[in-house]
Amino acid sequence: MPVYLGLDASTQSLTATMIEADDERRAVIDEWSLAYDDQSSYGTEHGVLRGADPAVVVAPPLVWVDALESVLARMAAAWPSEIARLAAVSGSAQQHGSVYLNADGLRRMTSLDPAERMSVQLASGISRERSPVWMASSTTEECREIEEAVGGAPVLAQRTGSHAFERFTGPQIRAFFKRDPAGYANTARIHLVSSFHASLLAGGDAPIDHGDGSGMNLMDLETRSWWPTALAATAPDLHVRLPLLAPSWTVTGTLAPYWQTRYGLPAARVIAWSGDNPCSLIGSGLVREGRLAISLGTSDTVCGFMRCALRDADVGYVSAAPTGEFMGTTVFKNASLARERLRDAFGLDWEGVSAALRSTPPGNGGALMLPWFDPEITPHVASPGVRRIGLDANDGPANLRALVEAQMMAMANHTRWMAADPSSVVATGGAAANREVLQIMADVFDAQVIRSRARNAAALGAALRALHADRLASGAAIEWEEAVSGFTEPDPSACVAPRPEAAAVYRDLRRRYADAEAEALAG
Ligand code: XUL
Repeated sequence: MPVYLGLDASTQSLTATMIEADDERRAVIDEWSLAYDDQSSYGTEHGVLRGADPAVVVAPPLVWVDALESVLARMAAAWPSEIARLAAVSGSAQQHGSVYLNADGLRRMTSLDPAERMSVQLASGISRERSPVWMASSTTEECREIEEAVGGAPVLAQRTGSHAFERFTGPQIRAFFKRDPAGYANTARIHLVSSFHASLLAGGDAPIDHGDGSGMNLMDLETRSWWPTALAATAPDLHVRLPLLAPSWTVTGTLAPYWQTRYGLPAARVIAWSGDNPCSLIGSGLVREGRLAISLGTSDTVCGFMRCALRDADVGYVSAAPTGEFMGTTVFKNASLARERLRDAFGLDWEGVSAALRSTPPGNGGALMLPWFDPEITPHVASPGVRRIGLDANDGPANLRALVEAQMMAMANHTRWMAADPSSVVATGGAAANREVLQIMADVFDAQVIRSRARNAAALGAALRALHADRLASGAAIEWEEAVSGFTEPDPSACVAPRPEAAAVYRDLRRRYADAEAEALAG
């Protein structure tokens, strides 16, 4: 039976999900994760490097190269007979982050020597030592410059799916060109984190898929090609530095001789990688219009499948979905790191957090928190700072409830533009394991919450994309519903229903929260 591998290169770790699937049987074989911080020589904390300026968040790209090698070596050693049946591999990556290669790096990537570790061979091929990642927000000036040059923010949103966002790749490329023109001149190729990983697997120069390409402010969403006006507004001669764009189901090659010789991996198909949110959509089974998917991770994200591309003038963005249609995404930066920060500040473990949530009432007696520990994406907050309204900063349980309620209310308030039916929500990500968090989600959204069966919906989504693309390339195409079936059906024992009295409390509190947000932003 064929085996498929999905890899998720997220902010903090690389996860591998291996599945087997044919017409009769579908099963997850193994799921395994490696935290980037465990490769201590890179000095990352939570997968990133930060300085004094909270707006600058970067990662050394070689940490991802080493993690990929370690995870594949481990999978090959642990599952030799399954790996021998590997038909296709695909991946999911943190969105918007970019990797810059000089001409030598581009050449080396296509001729990797199996005798030497990959990161050693690529070290001198990187032209921007630190890759900006999605948490970076230092490019407000570049956003305005790009919007102005293309004829305004609404024009950019109409063509690319979103107005300029600080974390998007176009503004990050423009900042590099302005601040380090020699480094930019020395750059032969700019990959996304996703297409960089696919290139390493195939030993080639993989395309950027339409899903992750939508998060750059550079791709025309309708024609799915680079939009020359946006390229010109971003940096000179950008078109020669970008890889091709391609549908998410594109076969970009087979596993490179490097992997075959060094680890005995087969010549499995390498399918284009995509962003983590597009992959989570598939891993949550959202292959048709309907539910919302909420991922509670390093970022909290709300995604909805769309048949036509609805635009949002404010906080959300629309992109190509891996199925070829569209999806909406709204992202919140003060997510798991904010939850961990408060948990640690009050000296609790996760059980303690659950107890705190159980011991406090829905609505928290009216106490509110605006949880902007870091600059926030939704709503746009450049200068961080936590605001408490009627909330004692020393009251641990009340602060934990205020944080989770704020996160859920912000999600509910800022995602109405997707016009998805929020009567049921699929929840994924680490914090989705917490029943009390899911209860608050159900009450705030007044919706049935279904916990995803996948431990990592993005990695599972990547494996399912590999399955779907492999069948297509083999001349035995399957519908998306069939591709995800047996993996993404809700687990009835993990459904949380809204409680009418609590939902009524939040109907009112959501309005107060929106007012508090507006007031803080105006101030
Ligand atoms: C999406 C976004 C984040 C990252 C996290 O726009 O910025 O969700 O993809 O990995």
